[in-house]
Amino acid sequence: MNTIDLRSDTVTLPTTAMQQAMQEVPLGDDVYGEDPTVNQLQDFAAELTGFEAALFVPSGSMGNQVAVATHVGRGSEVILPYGAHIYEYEPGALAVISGALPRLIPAPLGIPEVADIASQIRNNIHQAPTELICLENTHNKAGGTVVPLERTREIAELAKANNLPFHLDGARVCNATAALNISLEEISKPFDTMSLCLSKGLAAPVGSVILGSKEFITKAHRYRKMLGGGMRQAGILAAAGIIALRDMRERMVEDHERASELAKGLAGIEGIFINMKTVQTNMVYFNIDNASEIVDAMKTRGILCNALTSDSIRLVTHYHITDDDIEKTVQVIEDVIERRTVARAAA
Ligand code: TLP
Repeated sequence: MNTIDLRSDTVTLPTTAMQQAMQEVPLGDDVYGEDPTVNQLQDFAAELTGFEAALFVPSGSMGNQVAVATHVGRGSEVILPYGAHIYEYEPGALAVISGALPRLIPAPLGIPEVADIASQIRNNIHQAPTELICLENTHNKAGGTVVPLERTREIAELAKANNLPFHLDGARVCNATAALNISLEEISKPFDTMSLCLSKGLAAPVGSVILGSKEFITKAHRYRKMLGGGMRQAGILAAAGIIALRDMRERMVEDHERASELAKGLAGIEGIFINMKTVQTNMVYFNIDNASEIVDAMKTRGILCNALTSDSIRLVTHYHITDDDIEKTVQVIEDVIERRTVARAAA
């Protein structure tokens, strides 16, 4: 049985071109800044996004947390959209590494209101001072939703007016650029810093980059080393990252189309609720009662996915998912729900 793995776009395997490049690239000790392939990846990422400099790190979480630690001091507050990965899924790192507090802002579809952020900026002797504003694009927990460029620019203006840095968790920023049909440079412009994952929809096996000014990236080096992210001959990984950034961005619209087809198929099934407004990129979140029962039943039929809560399931399309996989997934989910309904009626 061929497994259809819809748990995340992190499950992708490196392409043949990546595996070949990994065997051939020149290597050196990156902690000394001497790995030519890491340097090439960093230069390429900086050039594509319009930032001055980049830093290769092992994961998206480290990218975010090194960036936050570089920006803020202990006892500060970090403004984040509700559901932000930096707070929800990076096991307390904000508190442990930076000693910072999260200030969560309502963000329907991942999009916070500027006024809501403005009202939460603190700068007085009695409270933890705000030292950073973050955004996530695409916003994972809201459904892989896209934050419009205009809103991003407005938040950037607010940040600037308050002398605050503005960071993007851009783990899936390439999905956002594909959905908005804009360049990486355009989407990056409003931000002071950004993290970008190479190992999600772009299919590299490992790694992320942090982007920012030369001064910021020099400072960030120290936190990467502190957290154990100095990787020596890391060019073997960066080689795949270069191909990810160069060749894998354009095809992301295919993942988005397949997610849209999947959502349309599921929306017609009784017992499932999908807010179609959330289906904008490569994720499909839907509600169903006793979600883990459905996930277990799907697993026995060769389809893997994650229950995020007791009544919600996330499906993520990626490089290895085909049109046939989408069709089969809809059929299996329909069948699994139908069987459950029959079994419940008989009980
Ligand atoms: N997200 C993973 C899980 O941790 C939930 C996934 O399967 O979606 N920012 C965002 C927006 C992310 O979605 C993720 C990973 C990260 C950062 C962290 O990246 P890694 O896993 O490389 O540390």
